[in-house]
Amino acid sequence: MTRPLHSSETPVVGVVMGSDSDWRVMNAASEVLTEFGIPHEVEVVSAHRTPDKLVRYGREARGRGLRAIIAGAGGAAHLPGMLASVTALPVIGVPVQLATLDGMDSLLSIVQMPAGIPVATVSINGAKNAGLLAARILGSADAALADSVEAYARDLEAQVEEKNRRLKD
Ligand code: RP5
Repeated sequence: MTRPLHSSETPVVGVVMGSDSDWRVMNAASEVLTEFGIPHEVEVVSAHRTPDKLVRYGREARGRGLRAIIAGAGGAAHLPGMLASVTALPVIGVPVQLATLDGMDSLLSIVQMPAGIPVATVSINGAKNAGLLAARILGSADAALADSVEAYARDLEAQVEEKNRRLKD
């Protein structure tokens, strides 16, 4: 069952993951989207265990009003790439680190897409940046959101300078 996180508004970002065990990582994407006030939904969609659902989710995503998909998976992480093959929406892939291989298997499974079907891959466990990238994508057509993204960057800058000042005290 798809879970809208801002009940009154239609989700514009889908946060999907291959297993509920990925939530410990993917939660960070959802938190960022919430911080920016971006209505989103969370769903477990497995490329291998629920392939029909994957195709349905990808094919229906645009029609349901989604404008970007963040997809996280670990190991043989085919979810982001397969979603990108059945939707024209931008797909942001999050390689989830599992206990073996340090997440390199997840990273390489997601990043090495064939020409023609792009996935914007963030770092291993980089769900926070995936949320921020989705905010930037949506911000390209939403000035208020783009202003919020700029304010976020300015805040980061201020934090670094504050730490720098404290270092010198
Ligand atoms: C992948 O297999 C999932 O994305 C998850 O990272 C991994 C392990 O899944 P579980 O066995 O914990 O359900 O498809």
